[in-house]
Amino acid sequence: MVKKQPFYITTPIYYVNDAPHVGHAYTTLACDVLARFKRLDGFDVKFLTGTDEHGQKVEKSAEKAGIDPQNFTDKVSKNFQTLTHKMNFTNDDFIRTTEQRHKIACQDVWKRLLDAGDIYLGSYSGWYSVRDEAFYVESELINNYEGTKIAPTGAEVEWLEEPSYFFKLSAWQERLLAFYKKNPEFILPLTRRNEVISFVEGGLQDLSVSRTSFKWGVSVPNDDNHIMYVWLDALTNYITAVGYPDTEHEEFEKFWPADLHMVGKDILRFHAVYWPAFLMAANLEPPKRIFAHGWWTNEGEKISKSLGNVIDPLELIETYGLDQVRYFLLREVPFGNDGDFSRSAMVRRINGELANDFGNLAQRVLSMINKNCNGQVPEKGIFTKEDEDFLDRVDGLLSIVREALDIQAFHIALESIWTEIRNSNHYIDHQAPWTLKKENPDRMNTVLYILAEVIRQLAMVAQPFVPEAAGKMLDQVGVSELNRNFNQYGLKGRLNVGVKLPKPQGIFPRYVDELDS
Ligand code: ME8
Repeated sequence: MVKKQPFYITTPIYYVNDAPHVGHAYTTLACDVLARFKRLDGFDVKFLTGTDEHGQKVEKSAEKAGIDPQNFTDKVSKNFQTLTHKMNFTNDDFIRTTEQRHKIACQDVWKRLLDAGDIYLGSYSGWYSVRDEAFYVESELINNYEGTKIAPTGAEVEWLEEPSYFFKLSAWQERLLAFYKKNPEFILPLTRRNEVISFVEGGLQDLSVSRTSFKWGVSVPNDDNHIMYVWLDALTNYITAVGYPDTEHEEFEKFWPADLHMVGKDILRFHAVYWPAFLMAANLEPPKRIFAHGWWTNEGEKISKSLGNVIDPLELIETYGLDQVRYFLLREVPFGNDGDFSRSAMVRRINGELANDFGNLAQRVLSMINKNCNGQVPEKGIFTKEDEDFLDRVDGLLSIVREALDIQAFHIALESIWTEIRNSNHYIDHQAPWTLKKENPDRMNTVLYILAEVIRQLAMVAQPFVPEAAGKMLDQVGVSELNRNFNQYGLKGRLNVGVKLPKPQGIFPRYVDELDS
């Protein structure tokens, strides 16, 4: 048997300071679609997500809730785990940074950095933002409307003065630049890559990697007064989950370096600058790619708790349906760009693209087969040039989708699928099988056969995006669960004539606002 190629994909681990919102669901959804696609495409996939549970921000949230940090994190982490189930995410592991396996990994990374001479003891005096869990130099700060200094992200900053260990980040500038040059697709999209390169070219300062003024974190080996900086702790999760510090662990050997860390643009610097520097200093390989996607706003406004406009993904699923939400989030905005969430846009896409374009196509074809072809995949006659061209185009879809997903262009993948769906609707209108019924039933059978086959192919490539609906569609064209991988796809896998089909059922209902009905 041929050994499957590994594919390791990760989401950020989310802070457990608050309930998950649509932004968190978005990043994990993108990873889920890729993980599903790669599995169908014959890869051995590891898909990791989890929660980031240490640091001052989480400690303060626990304090505010009046619960000790461990119980607090247990509780909030559960909400993220619930979300993964409700969104039908197929992560293979869910890591929590308070787990023992992770503490051991962090301390081992620390020892490697220390042994390499990249960590030294000093003291930090400067600005810190608890919300961002980030250090800022004076020149990065801006004044808010009250004249108070704030971080460029808008977060409050405070002045810190405390003993601290430092990582010699300044010594890594040239090596990082050489690494970016050698790996032109390490950071995507390319505009983000350029931003990172200019930042690094501007010079790097040594990075404070321990804190002494609070306790909620992983202790620094041999110096209990210090806990590790939450970002050094958090980034390490990506190797903990594949068995580190055991670098001979089967999973570490198979999956490290990771193929893709998916992140939002807010945390690109941590992933594209600090993380490869830590890894190279620890004599470990950096990941192959960091993709930084854009930021969602809500009906034009920044999403924030204080504005009270946080979008709860569970409410969205309740209201619009799971596959509908999954589809909308990846369809609405070119992946990588910022996007605006709007309910009217959601309804437009649900009704126009899912219900009308895709749902009706399946419904029309399958009910005709049910009524006129004995409920079986119909006999096919000779194909015309138009039939051949139509099938050829659809046969080419998988490779277009594959290429798009290889550069995380979800919107291009979906656009290509929907182009073929629209094209199929033109084909059915043009062929008018309802007219052929009387005039030329053999030709009607051929046309319906071709359409059923095209529906099979469309549902196959749509599986990663709308798994439940695509699964139902495949049931309705009689494709067994064993035949849903892509190696079964294409010419070899044409539908078998005569297969009995179940009674068709609507797959993508229209959304009707209760207020309108
Ligand atoms: O940063 N639009 O966790 P976090 C799009 N623990 N994506 C959004 C979003 C929005 N409005 N809001 C959040 C952390 N996200 C660290 C990560 S990784 C080693 C440690 C998504 O809970 C996006 O992926 O603040 C962003 O990068 C992430 O949530 C931040 O999650």
